[in-house]
Amino acid sequence: MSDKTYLDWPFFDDAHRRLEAELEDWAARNITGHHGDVDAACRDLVARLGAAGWLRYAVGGTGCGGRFDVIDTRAICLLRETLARHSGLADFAFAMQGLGSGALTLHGSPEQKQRYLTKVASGEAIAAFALSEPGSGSDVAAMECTARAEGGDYVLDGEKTWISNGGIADFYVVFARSGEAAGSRGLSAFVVEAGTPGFEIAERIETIAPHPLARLRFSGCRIPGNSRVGAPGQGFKVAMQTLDIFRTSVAAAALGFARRALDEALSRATKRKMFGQTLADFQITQSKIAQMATGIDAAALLTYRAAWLRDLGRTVTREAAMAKMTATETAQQVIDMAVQIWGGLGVVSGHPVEKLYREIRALRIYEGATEVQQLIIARQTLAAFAQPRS
Ligand code: COS
Repeated sequence: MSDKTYLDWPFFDDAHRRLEAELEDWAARNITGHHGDVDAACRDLVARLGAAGWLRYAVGGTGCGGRFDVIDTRAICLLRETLARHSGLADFAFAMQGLGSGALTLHGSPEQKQRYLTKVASGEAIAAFALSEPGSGSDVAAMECTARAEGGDYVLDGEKTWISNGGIADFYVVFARSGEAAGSRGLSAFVVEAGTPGFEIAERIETIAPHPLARLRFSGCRIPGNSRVGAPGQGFKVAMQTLDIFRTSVAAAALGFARRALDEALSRATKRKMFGQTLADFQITQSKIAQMATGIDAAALLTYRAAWLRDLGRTVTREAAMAKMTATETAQQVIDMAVQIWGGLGVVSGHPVEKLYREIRALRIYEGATEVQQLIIARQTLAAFAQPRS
């Protein structure tokens, strides 16, 4: 049984505690391991999460399917943490609905929200967020994909890569250089539907923890002028504001993986006999357990601080970066210790800790690698120091 004492922390209210309990019950009954086709498994999970109402938390706006008018960051963190504890793919399916439609929640026109968000919330449409390119991952402002205004339309040319849900998404929020200015001030966001002529899946990408992932190609892809999301030239900020919400939730997913790893480690350590006692009787194992439990609580405090502050309406770029960096790096260490406690069994394909070991790795890279989070934290810390004090 996972530690749930964190739910007593003052970051949460009773509605959050009820949400966690209901989801835990639903997940235990509805999330089973998947085998084989990852695309089919993902579509199935989106449909189930939608039918059960959980995806309503991933979008904002009660008039277009959202659970609340403004996304409740603590709720999406609790959802991701709980889903990740049960299944990495279930967490992925939930998270990508939110990340893929986040720009629409924040900056979509009323028509765009009706057209896309309602279906994202019900699980009838799958969303994707297309920011990275082969030549620009961390350095977003260096992107080369272009969007040229032409006769009231936009014409997209270029490539995007590492796009989660690539190949199964019904629409993609694509960031491209629209040319209002150089660098970060010359980008805009667009929604591009699957099947639009000039848009193709150039390559499917397989990773150590399989999920739908692709490289996209746009060649003279014409989309209507009303496909732009937000103001022209504001694409960089649209992307960063979206990431401010979902980076905190990546931290929560990492927490879910780490809690599962600790549970698995405790179960093994208390049962496995060695030299006449259990593994848990050895102080050397207790040292690991102490590090795991403390690391998880420290990461949870940073994660739910960021979520709580955002729900108070604060800008949380720094707090979200601290949470994502700490939770993902900590989870990697916790999971590694769990594998060590399981010994040989821990590296057998399909064992829960072996799966966690593969699942956690990408979280230290996507939605801003640990090094990008360090850059963000350091910049903000230095800027705060440079400000005159009263
Ligand atoms: N919210 C709103 N505006 C933001 C913002 C945020 N969180 N972060 C930056 N901005 C604004 C800045 O205020 C600045 O505005 P002005 O042009 O008006 O001055 C502008 O955006 C550019 O910001 P900055 O100078 O910090 O941009 P950089 O090019 O130095 O990039 C990093 C900053 C590295 C932090 C950014 O590119 C980044 O987050 N990279 C990682 C991207 C990522 O997560 N990739 C994975 C894709 S999803 S799997």
